[in-house]
Amino acid sequence: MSAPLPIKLYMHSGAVGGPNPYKVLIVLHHLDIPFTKVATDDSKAEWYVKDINPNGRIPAIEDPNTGLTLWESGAIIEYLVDEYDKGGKISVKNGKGAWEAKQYLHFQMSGQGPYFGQAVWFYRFGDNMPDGKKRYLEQVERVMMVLNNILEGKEYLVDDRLTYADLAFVPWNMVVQKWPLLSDPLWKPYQIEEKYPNFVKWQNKLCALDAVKRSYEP
Ligand SMILES: N[C@@H](CCC(=O)N[C@@H](CS)C(=O)NCC(=O)O)C(=O)O
Repeated sequence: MSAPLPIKLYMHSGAVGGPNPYKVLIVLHHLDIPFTKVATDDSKAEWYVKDINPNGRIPAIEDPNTGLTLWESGAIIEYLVDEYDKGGKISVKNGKGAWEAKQYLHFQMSGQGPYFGQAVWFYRFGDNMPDGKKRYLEQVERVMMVLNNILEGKEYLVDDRLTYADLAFVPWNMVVQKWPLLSDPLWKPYQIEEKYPNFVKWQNKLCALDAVKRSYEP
């Protein structure tokens, strides 16, 4: 079988940018899928909205091997593992684990990404909206608590091995780890590292993966 043609990944070109494209980048690296980045610093550009993503956001992919154009990072991850992870390196093909991996990906897409995103927005722009700022910081902590509880006594979310479900959480976790968010006075009583050791250990272990490191190389 000939090697697949490189997938086009539409994402920002700078070293620093929003976390959602990194979710896809990590999976591409981990599965050794050939790809090229298409610098998309203006996701509202007419060509992009018209031909690639009518929602005007990144990431999106175009796969010349199948002719598919796809946006929404969760859908892209599902597609990539379905098409390029036939051996199940980071996916579960059957049974309970297959559904659990989907469950966690949905949780990431609806429960982690949007809350963490709002927390960052209120942190940056919400000084005159303390209730909003507090609300989303609390939600970030709540999600960390849920993950910490799920990870009690286990190393990974599904079937005690690394899956795409774990990888999907990494970039947004990195945002809150790296940003000064965690040193905000609002966080002090929360003591994330002390209260949620399973979560912190899991995230640190995922950050040490080669695919994650390569995804964040400048
Ligand atoms: N649910 C979408 C969210 C995509 C998203 O919000 N991407 C950000 C970058 S992380 C973006 O394009 N921001 C530009 C904007 O909001 O205009 C996904 O997971 O792909």
